[in-house]
Amino acid sequence: MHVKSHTLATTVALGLTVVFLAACSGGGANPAARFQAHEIADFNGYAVAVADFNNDGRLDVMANSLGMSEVSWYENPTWERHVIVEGVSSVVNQAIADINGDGIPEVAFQSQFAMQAENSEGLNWIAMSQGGDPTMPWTTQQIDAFPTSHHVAWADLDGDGELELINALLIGEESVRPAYDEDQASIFWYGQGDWNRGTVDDQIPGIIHRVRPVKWDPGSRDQLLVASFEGIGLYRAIGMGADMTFEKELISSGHDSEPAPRLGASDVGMGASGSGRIVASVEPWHGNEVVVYTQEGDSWQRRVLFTEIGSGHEIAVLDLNDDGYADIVANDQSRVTGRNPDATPGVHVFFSPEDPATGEWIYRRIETESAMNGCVGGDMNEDGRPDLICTGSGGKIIWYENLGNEEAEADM
Ligand SMILES: [Ca+2]
Ligand SMILES: [Ca+2]
Ligand SMILES: [Ca+2]
Ligand SMILES: [Ca+2]
Repeated sequence: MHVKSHTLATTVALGLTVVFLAACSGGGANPAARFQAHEIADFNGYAVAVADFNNDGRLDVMANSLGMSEVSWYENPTWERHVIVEGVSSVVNQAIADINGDGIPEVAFQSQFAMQAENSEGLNWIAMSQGGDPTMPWTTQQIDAFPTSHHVAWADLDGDGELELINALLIGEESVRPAYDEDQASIFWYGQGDWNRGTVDDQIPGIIHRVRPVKWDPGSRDQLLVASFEGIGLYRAIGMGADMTFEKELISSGHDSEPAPRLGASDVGMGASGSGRIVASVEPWHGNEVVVYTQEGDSWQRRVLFTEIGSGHEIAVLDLNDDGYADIVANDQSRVTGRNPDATPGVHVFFSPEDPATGEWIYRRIETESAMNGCVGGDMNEDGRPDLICTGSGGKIIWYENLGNEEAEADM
């Protein structure tokens, strides 16, 4: 009897061990990553980006502020600030790419922004370094002026190896506060050299908030994901150069249960997840929901992961804990004040389970003090782990160093 019992117990224990190994080696999701905050600068930022400005292999940081009359970048690792353009106002966004191949990136940026078309000249600029020294003032060329130019991105829409510039307006001329839904807004594109204005879409209702280049389809072309009152739109270019036309596929209408301006999506991102992909968003415009979309046949299933963002703005989608499942970062620009004592400023991070559609996401709030407007990923210390860089109205630019994953839970 004793021997038999012992054998049975051993068999059960071995069985559990086998199950445990199978779960871990079969592509299971990892625990949450840990982060350590490092302050880069005291800066009341709006949008942040990373790029290697001085071609030393380290990613540097650029942030803009609507309240500053300068465009500048911060050099990694000393975070010395270099002003490259002065005498501009209300800079709302920038996009960085080395378009002439000299190893120093060019910067497309947008100034003279306002929430009212009549007050917003909407100037679009290209800034280029001089003599390959990115610490000296840059030359600027104005390429367009269009009211409420608000978001800018580089993308190779026709797949010819040369990037086009994308400019998304915030609103159409007739749209006004508080609903901003009276008119339609446009997305433009410009080819390098003549910078002639082409149109991706001129019939997007209400507010366009973000346009994100993605590799959605195989091949050399980039596609665009657009977050607007309409929800999440996917744009594909057909044809080449000035002859390009665009097809739109609406992935989702997003948050569509309330009147404007609580409509659609504020930002959108895409990431690889196992053998498939996820689309993630913060909804509605400046909203409170973190949403993940997973494909089921021809349609995209909407799953609301979180509804407690005090004031959302942007989303970042990347694999932070090295398990092949894209994770989601949502900033929170709400600020604790006498009138808003329960605000939740900072950064909310959601780590994906093996099945993003049905599994349990791990939630961590990695910043609880400083209100943030947006975050981007980038390996700032070249240790192979993607870090996060965020800025916002909390008055800081912060690098959140990825320290690796938390220990697996004891019962794993
Ligand atoms: Ca650098
Ligand atoms: Ca191109
Ligand atoms: Ca992950
Ligand atoms: Ca790192």
